[in-house]
Amino acid sequence: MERTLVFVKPDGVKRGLVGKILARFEEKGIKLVALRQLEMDAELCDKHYIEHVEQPFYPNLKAYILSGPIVAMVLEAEKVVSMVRLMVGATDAAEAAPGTLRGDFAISKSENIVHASDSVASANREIANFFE
Ligand code: 3AN
Repeated sequence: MERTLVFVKPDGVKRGLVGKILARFEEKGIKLVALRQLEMDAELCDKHYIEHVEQPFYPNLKAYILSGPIVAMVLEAEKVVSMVRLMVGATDAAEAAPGTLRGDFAISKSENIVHASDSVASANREIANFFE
């Protein structure tokens, strides 16, 4: 059985979308195995976004991710990594298909309400970052 790491980003938490986002995964039949609210610190943010720390957009991304609490969860199902990426939609929410979380709840490329692991290897690394 595969696992993936999803978190609702600060804009999603501030807008009160945690329940709706969680419901999408539950309604799909995906198992919720862990859930916690936390505020990321600079160290965890750099660790999580290790692939992006040198990118020009990273300072803005970091400020946004540190701007308030997030809600992190571990989801479990067969092929859950690719399934959840499909449900989340394209990185640029303006181009994300309707019916996806970003397509329905966001309009921005940077503030796109949810993170979801992009591979099984990333999922394992990211789950270890957020859940012991
Ligand atoms: P995804 O979240 O769809 O996996 P990544 O991992 O490429 O996308 O990017 C991580 C986060 O960095 C995105 N969710 C978004 O908030 C931000 N980001 C990525 N690319 C850009 C960009 N070109 N401009 C602004 N923000 C970006």
